[in-house]
Amino acid sequence: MSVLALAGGVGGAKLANGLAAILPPGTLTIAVNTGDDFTHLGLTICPDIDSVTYALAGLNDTVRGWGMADESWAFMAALRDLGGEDWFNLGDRDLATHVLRTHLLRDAPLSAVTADLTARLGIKQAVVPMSDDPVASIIESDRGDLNFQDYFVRYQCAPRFHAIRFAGAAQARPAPAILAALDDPALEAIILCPSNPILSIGPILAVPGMRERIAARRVPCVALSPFIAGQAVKGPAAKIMGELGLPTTPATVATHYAGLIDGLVVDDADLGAGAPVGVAFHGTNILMRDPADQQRLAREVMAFARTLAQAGP
Ligand code: FO1
Repeated sequence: MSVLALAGGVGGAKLANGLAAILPPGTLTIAVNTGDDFTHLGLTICPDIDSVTYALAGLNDTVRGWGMADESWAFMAALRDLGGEDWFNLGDRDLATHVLRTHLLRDAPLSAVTADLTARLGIKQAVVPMSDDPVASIIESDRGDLNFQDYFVRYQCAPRFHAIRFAGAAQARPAPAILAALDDPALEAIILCPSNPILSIGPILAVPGMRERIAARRVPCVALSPFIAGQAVKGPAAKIMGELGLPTTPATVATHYAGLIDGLVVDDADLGAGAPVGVAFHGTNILMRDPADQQRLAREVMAFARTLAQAGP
């Protein structure tokens, strides 16, 4: 059997790592958000692909949440001394990924380069960019239209969020490996990881055909809420929901994914905020502090999906 997971950055990478640990090698495809990607100092930076890749390779910095563990910062110090742009931090080890990826992209599309880089790190799962075509998340805010990393890192998510749009999405096609995963007769479940539904899963679903292909599936589609006790575990999800006038409840997440999901996994702490309407739900502890938590949650998510499959359409 095989599984397709949709993932953004940190939260998505954690569940993807749990799924990778409990599913047989070669059976998990992870479709990753590339709306955050940008060219910086001439380098192609793909933050969410790297968060998933580093987590699966056991190279991720679990405290900072992004980049590599045991990092050093000599490049940034030298860049600063030269008066270069220093608002986006590239660690010395992480830099090797961006340099090699940029070099390889001269001759191959992003999905092939990502398959190459993940294989070099010994990863047995398919880490696949949502598309080989460029799609850029643009945040419409009270400070005007902002490129994603300007909003997220340069301005630390301080601007008031009005809306998000995806430049280039209309011309983009899902990466071939994602279409193959959706068409796989052995596909057992589709999992929307606990990434930000608007910033991280939103761009993946904006690739033409992606939402329709997932909605037309014959297997359960299960999402995980990114909230615990009404707060985002990490990142600006709760702030953005507040700015949109939406409560940070399971019902909001279920409504956001309406028509797409059969089930929602929520934290026990949020069950008091009301059950999501129109979807089956499963309450548990969704905090993932370490690999043991990631694997426990991944097992529960798969068991929930199998229950939904048995229940039928
Ligand atoms: N996030 C930050 O908050 N500050 C940074 O300087 C930063 C640098 C960075 C470099 C490489 C990389 O792969 C990710 C990096 N991130 C940084 C994280 C990234 O901006 C976000 O986590 C994602 O785009 C949102 O999922």
